[in-house]
Amino acid sequence: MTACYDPLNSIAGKVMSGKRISPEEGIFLFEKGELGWLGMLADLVRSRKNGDNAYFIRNFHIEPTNICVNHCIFCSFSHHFSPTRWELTIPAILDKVKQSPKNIRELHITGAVHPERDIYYYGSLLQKIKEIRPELHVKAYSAVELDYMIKKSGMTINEGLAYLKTCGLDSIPGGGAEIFDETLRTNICGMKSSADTWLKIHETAHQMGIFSNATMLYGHIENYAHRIDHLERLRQLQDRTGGFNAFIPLKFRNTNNNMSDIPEVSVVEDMKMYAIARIYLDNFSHIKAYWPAVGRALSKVSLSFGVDDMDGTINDSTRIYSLAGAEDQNPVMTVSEMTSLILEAKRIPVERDSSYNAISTTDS
Ligand code: V47
Repeated sequence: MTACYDPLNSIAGKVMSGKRISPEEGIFLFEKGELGWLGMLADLVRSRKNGDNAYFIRNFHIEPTNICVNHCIFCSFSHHFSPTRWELTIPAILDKVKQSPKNIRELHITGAVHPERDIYYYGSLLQKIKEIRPELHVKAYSAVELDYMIKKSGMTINEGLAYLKTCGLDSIPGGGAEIFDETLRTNICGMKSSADTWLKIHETAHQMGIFSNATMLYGHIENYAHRIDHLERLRQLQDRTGGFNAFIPLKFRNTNNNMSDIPEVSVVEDMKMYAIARIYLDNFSHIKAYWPAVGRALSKVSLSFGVDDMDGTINDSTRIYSLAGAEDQNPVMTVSEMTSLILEAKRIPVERDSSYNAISTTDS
């Protein structure tokens, strides 16, 4: 009797022996992979890379403004969908830094693309933050914000990033990637930097020793082939540079934006997304669940579907997702809440720094 060829078995064999799967196989997993089976495979990859560690960091966000030159129809944060236009002054931003607890390790700065602010404004902001808290790791400005401020200054990407690095830029967050497919990108965020520009900025940063994260906005008008195309472009860039720390799938939330007619995808779809990202991105060390976007319960479950990083304590400092309909309207988690959540998922909580070095946790 001859054995019947089963493509899912063949993909599982590849993953178990540490071989890379192809784009066609990635799409096939989305179409035919059963959730429990995908979770099992993703868990294998996760544990190979990170053991049973589940990481978190003490961090907070600063969102400098909601005034934006772009009109992304999925966004609930910008002034286009808000009753008010606001911008924090530099002293107000610096007060937030001064007031942040001393044991906070990372500051994430991202927001709208303000038409009047240039690279010198944001460079001097970094310098002032570092004068107050030299040890704070500053992960700042998505590639879309960087593209605008660098072009406005007439610098090349290289010159712009080099300047910001001297001002105190430590790493770059993964925002603005949305979906790389050019047709979809034009439809949902046509005014934003192109996919090629997003990738070029991250590649240049990596070459300069500035590491970064990558995101993908999923669960809107894209199909499985678009998701795999996005992951494939990231995987190729990571092969060239190794500069990405983590991949963060961002579930589209449909409140208060111009895509509110699109229903949000199911939890099954979310877990498939995490699992297939973990399987496909064989050269990424970490897959992050951003709990302010998807809620605590779902992020806890994601630890069994390939995720090894829970982002951070946040300290009630982001509104991007609460405005878009996320469960936590004031996202803040204490270290002890974070630790309990991770322990409930049968993982080992590990406090980390921005480079994923373990920190011994002494207080909650
Ligand atoms: O680029 C905006 C997304 C991103 C919605 O690097 C939305 O560690 C869902 O990139 N539904 C910004 N998503 C946030 C971001 C991020 C978050 C956490 C950690 C890191 C990191 C980066 O938020 C945007 C966009 O993709 N977004 N609106 C929405 N309605």
